[in-house]
Amino acid sequence: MFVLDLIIALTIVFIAFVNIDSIDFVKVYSQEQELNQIQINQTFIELTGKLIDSTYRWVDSNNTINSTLIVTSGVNNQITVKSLKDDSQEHELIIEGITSSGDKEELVISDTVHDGSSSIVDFYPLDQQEYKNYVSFDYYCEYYPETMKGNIKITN
Ligand SMILES: [Cu+2]
Repeated sequence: MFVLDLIIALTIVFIAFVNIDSIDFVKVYSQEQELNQIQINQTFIELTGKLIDSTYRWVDSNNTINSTLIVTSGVNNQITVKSLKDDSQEHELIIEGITSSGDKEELVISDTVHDGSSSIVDFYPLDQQEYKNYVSFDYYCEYYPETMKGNIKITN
């Protein structure tokens, strides 16, 4: 009988340890899932104000000048607006929607950046329906609107 008791006790201890390990594993796994979920539901865009051939332009992380921003509908699109160190000029990103009658409405406005500072803004088009009043979107710099500007394409 003693041997049987010992076997049962060892089995209980073994199961208890295995269960604790499983619980920890599940916790770690679900945290990773949450992180993946956050990354899936967010896109990241970076725009830096740069002086190119004596003209200020927006330059993205691929070094494309005034690129067309591809913005995903239904997720948060995080846009980091950056300035270069020693650039004393100010930059500020504005995203606007343009209606069929040509009216423009400012939808997103960043903080003013200069001398290496940056500002993060979120652009979160819930769906195309929310933007049905606009026929197109674009972005520009408050201080250099003629040379720092580009279009925005919203995709599903
Ligand atoms: Cu600017």
